[in-house]
Amino acid sequence: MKKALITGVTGQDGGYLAKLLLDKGYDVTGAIRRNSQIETVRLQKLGIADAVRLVDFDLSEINNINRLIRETAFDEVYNLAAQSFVGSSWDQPIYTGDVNGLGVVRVLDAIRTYSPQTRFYQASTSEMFGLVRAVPQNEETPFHPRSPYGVAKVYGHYITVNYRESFGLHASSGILFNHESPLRGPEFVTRKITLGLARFARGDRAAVELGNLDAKRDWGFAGDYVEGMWRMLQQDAADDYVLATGVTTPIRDFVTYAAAAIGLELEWSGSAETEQAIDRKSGKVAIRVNPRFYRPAEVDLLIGDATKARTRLGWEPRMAIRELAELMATSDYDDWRG
Ligand code: NAP
Ligand code: F7E
Repeated sequence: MKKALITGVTGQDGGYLAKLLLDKGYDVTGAIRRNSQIETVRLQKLGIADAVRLVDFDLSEINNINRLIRETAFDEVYNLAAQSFVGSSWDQPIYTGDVNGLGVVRVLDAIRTYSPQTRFYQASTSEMFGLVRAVPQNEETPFHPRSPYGVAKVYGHYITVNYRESFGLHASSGILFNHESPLRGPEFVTRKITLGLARFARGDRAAVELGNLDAKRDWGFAGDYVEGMWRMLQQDAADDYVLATGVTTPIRDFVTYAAAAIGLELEWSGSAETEQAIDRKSGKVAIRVNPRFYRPAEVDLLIGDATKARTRLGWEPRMAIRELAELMATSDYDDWRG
């Protein structure tokens, strides 16, 4: 039985990955940071809360990382833990740099020292492309991060490459484009939209306030992407791979798809800060722009080229954007409790 460690197991990807590995017969350890209350809501929703061995862990604390890696000879370590919300990274740039950047080398160096045969996956991101230098973006596209989050992740990516090249570790970096699900955190735009529209459609009728509606993202389903992470660690040689759908969609269109899935027909008007969408049936404003949600620097367009993952890993994203928006919107509509 293979032993795997997942950092960030309480997060969206951590939950889906834990489920995938358990289904494959792995012994799964999930690293969670101490909170006043143990939060395993996602693991419970996936029906695996009792199947994962939970251990206390924080990426900013070297001692617990060393102890954990030394005590258990993990076959695979998936480093998914991070301060993952781009918007907060301008408010917490030092913390974000410490956890998302230096946290990666803490784990890598523990592996190098105590368990060099362990295979390592780093959760890198399309945010590293930022102000994109080429369209679409692949493993060769230069980085130009636009947020403290993206900057820290560039460090995490290159230190993974460096430990592979310096010490021969089986360390891979997955450059993943946005991936979403009904388990997505409520602060990210897709889930904010589906939660807000569900509340609106259920009769609350309060407008959902959003920032930049023109930004475009390459959105896939998180369940598909964790399969790609696992495939990377099954290769003979470690490498870096982009995972993406190759389709980009403006935020505005995601809103329209999600609204339609729960019976709302929206009429858009205005532009920039005065843009809004009115629900045709009730005549109420369902979406409005609030500049409070604009970012100090924006990533306007992301579209990935996952040819390498397709050809070498046999990986394919299975869910298209409309289906994803429908899945998330109907899930929030059905779960609505008022
Ligand atoms: P998420 O839902 O926000 O989960 C983040 C996880 O990290 C949570 O379990 C969180 O614990 C944990 N964490 C945060 N700070 C920590 C610390 N100091 N020590 C230990 N654990 C800590 O994020 P996700 O969407 O699943 O993303 C997983 C990873 O992929 C992240 O590294 C993210 O940056 C990266 N990524 C995500 C996407 C995407 O579209 N989802 C795309 C590219 C890359 P708590 O539950 O206690 O908060
Ligand atoms: O923003 C715009 C916002 O916060 C997407 C993380 O998983 O994916 C995620 O980062 C876009 C941005 O995700 C609102 O300005 C408009 O252009 O959902 P998001 P993100 O920043 O792309 C990458 C790949 C990661 O690695 C990250 O960990 O939507 N936007 N209005 C808004 N965004 C938010 N959050 N809220 C709004 O009201």
